Amino acid sequence: MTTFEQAPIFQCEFEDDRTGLSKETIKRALADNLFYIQGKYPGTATLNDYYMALAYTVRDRMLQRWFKTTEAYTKKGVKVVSYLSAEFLLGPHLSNNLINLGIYDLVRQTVEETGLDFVQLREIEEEPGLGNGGLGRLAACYMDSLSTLEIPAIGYGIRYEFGIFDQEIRDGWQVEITDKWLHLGNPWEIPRLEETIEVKFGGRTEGYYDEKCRYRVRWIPDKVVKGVPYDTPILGYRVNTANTLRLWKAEAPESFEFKAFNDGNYYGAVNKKVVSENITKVLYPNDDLVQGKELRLEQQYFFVSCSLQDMIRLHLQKGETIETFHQSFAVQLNDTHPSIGVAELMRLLVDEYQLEWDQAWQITQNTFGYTNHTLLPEALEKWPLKLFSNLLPRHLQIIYEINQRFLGQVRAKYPDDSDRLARLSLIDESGEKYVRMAHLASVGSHAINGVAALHTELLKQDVLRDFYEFWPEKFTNKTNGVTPRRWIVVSNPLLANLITRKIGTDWISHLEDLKQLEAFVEDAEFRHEWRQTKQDIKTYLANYIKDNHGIEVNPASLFDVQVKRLHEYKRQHLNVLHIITLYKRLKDNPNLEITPRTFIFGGKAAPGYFIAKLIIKLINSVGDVINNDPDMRDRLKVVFLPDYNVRFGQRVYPAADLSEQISTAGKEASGTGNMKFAMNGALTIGTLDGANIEIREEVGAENFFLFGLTTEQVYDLKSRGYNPWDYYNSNPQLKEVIDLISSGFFSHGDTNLFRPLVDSLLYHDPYLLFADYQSYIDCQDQVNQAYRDQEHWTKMSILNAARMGKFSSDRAIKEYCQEIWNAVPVKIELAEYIQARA
Ligand code: CRA
Ligand code: PLP
Repeated sequence: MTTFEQAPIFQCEFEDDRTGLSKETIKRALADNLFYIQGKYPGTATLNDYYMALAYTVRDRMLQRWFKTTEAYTKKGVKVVSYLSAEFLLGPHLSNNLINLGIYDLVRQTVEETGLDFVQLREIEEEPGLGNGGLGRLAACYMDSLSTLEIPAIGYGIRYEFGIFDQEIRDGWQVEITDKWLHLGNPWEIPRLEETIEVKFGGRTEGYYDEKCRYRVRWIPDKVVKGVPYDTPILGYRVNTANTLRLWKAEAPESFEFKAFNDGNYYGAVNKKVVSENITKVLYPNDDLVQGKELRLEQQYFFVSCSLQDMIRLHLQKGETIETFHQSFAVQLNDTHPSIGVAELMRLLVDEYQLEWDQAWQITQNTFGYTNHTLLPEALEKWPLKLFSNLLPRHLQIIYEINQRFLGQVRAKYPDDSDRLARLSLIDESGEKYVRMAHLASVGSHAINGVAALHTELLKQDVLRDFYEFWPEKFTNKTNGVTPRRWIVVSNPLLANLITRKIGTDWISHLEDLKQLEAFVEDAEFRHEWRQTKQDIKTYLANYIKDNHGIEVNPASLFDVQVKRLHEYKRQHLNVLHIITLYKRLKDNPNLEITPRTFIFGGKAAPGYFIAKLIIKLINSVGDVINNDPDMRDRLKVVFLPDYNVRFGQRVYPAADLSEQISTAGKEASGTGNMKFAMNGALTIGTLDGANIEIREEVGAENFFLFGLTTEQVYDLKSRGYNPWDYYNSNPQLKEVIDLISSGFFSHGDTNLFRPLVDSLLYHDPYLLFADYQSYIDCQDQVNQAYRDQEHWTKMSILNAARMGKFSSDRAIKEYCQEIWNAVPVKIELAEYIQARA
């Protein structure tokens, strides 16, 4: 008799409906999943049922890889990277998984042979919007690269029930709609109910003596919440590695408080459950801004505690002892959101595993690395002491102890420097007292990095200067990168095919190979194909805009695109000032020869960020006037496309001619959108900010439109006392544009509507739009000139794409592995019959 374990499926010895790759097997699998998983037959199945059946069919084909990967990591000596992030902005799974499995065309054809519309199914997938923007999307790109490079890794985060809100535009204003991404089910995740973990909150601590008469502390919480892990496989490109993304959902330990229930208080009984489950209900929709809400700290502690307890469990299951934890896991803190992990690991090691402080501290510092993603003061997390101690009383004690020891070291190096002590302290005591999370992360990590060369330099000079002076060896730069799988192969198949026809497919996992395209820059035939490809993609987007938003745009015009979160520092309103300048020129001189342009905007504003919402209204109002003015004759169009998300990005990056990266120098830590545009052959107009600087270095100054003040000039101007009125009064063009907005010209005569925005510019202009205005306009004039020479423009476009090798997330991850994590690839072996087909 065969035992259960010997069943063929576990031996992986035969091709079945769940692994097979013949068209017949795939068709059978689709029908099977529709019937047995969705419980539908074709007579009753909805489009979503078919999508689910297809998704299960694809997921099934990933499971052997996932299982083998997970199994391989249980071996002693394998070091696993643990990426702790409050956000993972994954985007749709289906196409990406098909590409990484290498079966996109096969499955597409097979689906179509069954009479279903593949594209329709692909497009109805709900994307998991579990992030705000750059930081969350970076985490998703890094997960892709970790798997592609065969690095053992787990991503840990939060399974928000409601992700980033969906955006609608009504009467030009942003309206937020709840993102119910789970409402029809999520076929890509598997809940692991038996691996649930308990997390404590609140209460008090008490001291006691252990059996060796050592003083110890125990935490008596007043609330316990269960963390249930939901796992999603993240498959690498054409490799067998499928790492896990483990997202935690909060649940109450018991559904009912039985006493209250028995007393007849039914609603009171379920209340506790509801309150606990609130922790993972909703993503805070702020990018580059903190909201010091208690629930946010609960979210952070909840997912970090679940994750660290999970890692310790996995480590001990290998047969290791707690003392070697840092050899099993390299934990990266994606900004300060998970930085409470430093105190939590100390608590686990000292209180629960009874290690001595010094040993626990060594393990902790060896375990963590900290990535800073922002210099903006409003984004630096700090928690009021009171709130912190109510929620995490034991952690506050531990933080005090860390601080005392750390400040002791500082005092030894810098005696009599009390200012320095106050600046470095983990506790801000300048007014109301706060815990400074960036300080906790910096002290508790062995490595600290910024996300672009300039950003890392500014960290060293400014925000973390005292830490840099104290521990210069901890600091390195890791310029961001993006995955070419999703951002070229999935999103831009036309360009991917053209490149592959010229240089083969190696570039997909070795992006530096795109350099070979430089050899074809002088080839007129290739340039023609390149131009035609861009044209086809633009036409595709133009049709999409017409069909979905009813606006006609001219695909032969220059597509000038700014898509990113709405923020004053990103200066979407500077772009608007340029648009109004062009509009004025055409009104004053209707026969002026200009390069026709379509301005495309997209991006969400944080719901409480009034000025950002007003900028959206301004873009739409200016668009209304321009798009309906017959004098414009298709020469200018302005469209604000609602609901910028990953799917939207995939559609729009490939279609851009010009990428707007126009933040005030020193404000954008890196940017990653800038990389996606350039990879897809757009030219950049940008300031010397974030990764723009490195992009310009790579593509060549002659292939980049540079304008604006440098960071140094910005600091200098501000320190001399910046006065926006000087620019307004001395630049008639700028004055005209501002006056036109103030006059109510774009607001049906309402002179109040845009006043807060105009006043903010005239009286403060914190992001120096006026100072950069003329330089921006002049640079845009150069863009117009350059676009008229299509042959030359095409050469620049090819060179931009060809020189983007550095900005692959594979490069970034290799640097993290070598310089921070000390992690190496582990090859995953599959059963022979699967391997042979792969
Ligand atoms: N808002 C930066 O502002 C950067 C990403 C990823 C940001 C971007 O310039 O590209 O991170 N910062 O590194 C951030 O989220 C908390 O700080 C971002 O996405
Ligand atoms: N949001 C989405 C959906 C993205 O794809 C990106 C690109 O990386 C971003 C936000 C960040 O854009 P940026 O770097 O331009 O701020």
